[in-house]
Amino acid sequence: MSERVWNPIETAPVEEIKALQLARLIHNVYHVYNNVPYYRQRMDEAGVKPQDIQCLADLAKLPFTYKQDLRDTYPYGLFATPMTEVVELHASSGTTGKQIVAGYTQHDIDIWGDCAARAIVAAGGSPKSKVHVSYGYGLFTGGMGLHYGAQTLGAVAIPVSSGNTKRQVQILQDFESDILCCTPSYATYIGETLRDMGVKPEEIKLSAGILGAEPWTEDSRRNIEALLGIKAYDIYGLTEIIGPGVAYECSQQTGMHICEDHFLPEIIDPDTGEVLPEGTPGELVFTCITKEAFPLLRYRTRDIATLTREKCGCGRTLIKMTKPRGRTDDMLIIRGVNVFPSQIETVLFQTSQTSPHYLITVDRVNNTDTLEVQVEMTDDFQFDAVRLVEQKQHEIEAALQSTLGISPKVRLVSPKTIQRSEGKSKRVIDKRRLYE
Ligand code: DLL
Repeated sequence: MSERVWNPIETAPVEEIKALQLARLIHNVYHVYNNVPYYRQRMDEAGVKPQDIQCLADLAKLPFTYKQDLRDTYPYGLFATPMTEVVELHASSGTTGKQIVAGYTQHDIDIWGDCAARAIVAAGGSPKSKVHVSYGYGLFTGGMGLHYGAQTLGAVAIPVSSGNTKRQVQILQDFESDILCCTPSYATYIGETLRDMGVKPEEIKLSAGILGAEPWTEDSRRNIEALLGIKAYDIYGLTEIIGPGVAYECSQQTGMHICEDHFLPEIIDPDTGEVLPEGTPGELVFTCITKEAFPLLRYRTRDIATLTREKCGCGRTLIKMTKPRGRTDDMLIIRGVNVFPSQIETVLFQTSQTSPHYLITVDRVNNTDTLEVQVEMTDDFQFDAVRLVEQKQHEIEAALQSTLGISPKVRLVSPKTIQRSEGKSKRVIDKRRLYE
C-alpha cells in the first residue's frame, strides 16, 4: 500500500518515469548546447552532438562537469537563460574562496518547491502543517528551499532561520510548529536547549524533522528523535543541482528517493569515470533535465553513495540513494557549512608571523561540531608576551570566521612542532566518525 505522496510521479511505473526522463534529457541537452557556449565547446571537443542522445544510456557520451568548470566560468558562464529570466541566485563556498553561483528562473523555483514539498509530505506533512525552518536563509539554499516547499504544499512556512536557540524553543512552543527543518547538529542543539529549559518533548507539537546538509549517523538520528519526540528524516541536496530536495527520505528511513524526474542520477567510478551498475558504491553524478537557468550536465558531486531500485515499503518508485558515505575531495562539512582546508591555508598565508604549517581538528562535543586550528608560528614570534599571543589568536580567529562563516578556536604553537609529512600531508583530524 502506498503512503500519501505529493506528486503522482513519485509512485509512477518505472517505465513511465524512464520515458519522461528520456524526453526531458533530449530536450535539455539541446537547450544547453544551444545556449551555453562553454558546454557547446566541451561537447564539440568530445565529438558529441545533441542528436547523438537517443536513449538514457547515451548520457554516458556527454562530458562530465566539475566544480572547477563552475569556478572557471564564475559567476554566470554556465547560465543557459538570459539574466532577465533569472529571478533568484544562491551560492556556496568553493575551495579557493570563490563561491559557486546557481541561478533559478521562476520555473526552476517551482520545481524546487515541488521537490521540497515531496520531502515535507514524505515526513508526514500536509497543507495543515506549520513548518519551522531553522536552516540559514541567505545565499545558502537550506532556508529558502524548505520555505518554498512549505508554501508549495499550502502549509505555513515559519522562516526562523538559524541562531538564538532559546528563542527557537519559544517559537516552537508558541507557534505550535509540527515540522522542524534544520541540520542534524542544530536539531540536537535545539533538543538539548529544550531539555535545559525544562520543556518536555510532549509540551511541543513537533512530529517530524527534515534534517540534512551534512553527514549524520543512525545514532545521531535516534538521539534527535528522543530529544525532540519526533521522527527524523534525512534530506539531501547541493547548491549546484537545486539545494535541498534533490533526494528525501520516506517513512522507511532506509535511504532517500531521488527526484529523478528532474535530476538524472548516475554512479561512476571516481577514478575512471566509468558508469557503475546499480548497487555498487561510487561517486554520485547528476544531470538536470528540467532546469532552465543553470542546468548542469553530468555534474560530479564528489559524494560517495549507492543507488537502488529495490521496491520500497512506502510505495514510491523513484530510485533511492544511500546516505552519502563520504566524499572524494577534502571538503569538510562543519555545522552544515562547507569548509575546504585550503581556505584556512589562504587565511594563514595572509597573516604575518604564521608558517604554512597547521593542523585542523574537527570533533563533535555535546553533539555540536567543533573546529580547532593549530597554527605554527615563525621563529620571530614572541610566545612569552601573553597579550601578543592572545591578540594574534583573536586576529586569526576573526579572519577565519569571516572567510569560513563559522567560528574556529585557534591555538598558536611553537615553530617546528607540527609534524612534517613525507607523503600526502595530513592536515585534518576528523574525530566525528560520521561515515562509519
Ligand atoms: O547543503 C543543500 C541542503 C540544504 C541539503 C539543506 C539538505 C538540507 P551545499 O551547501 O551546496 O548544499 O552542500 C552540498 O552537502 O554535496 C553533500 O556532501 C552534503 N550533504 C547535503 N545533504 C546531505 C545529507 C546543501 N543529507 C553538500 N547527508 C553535498 C550527507 C549531505 N551529506
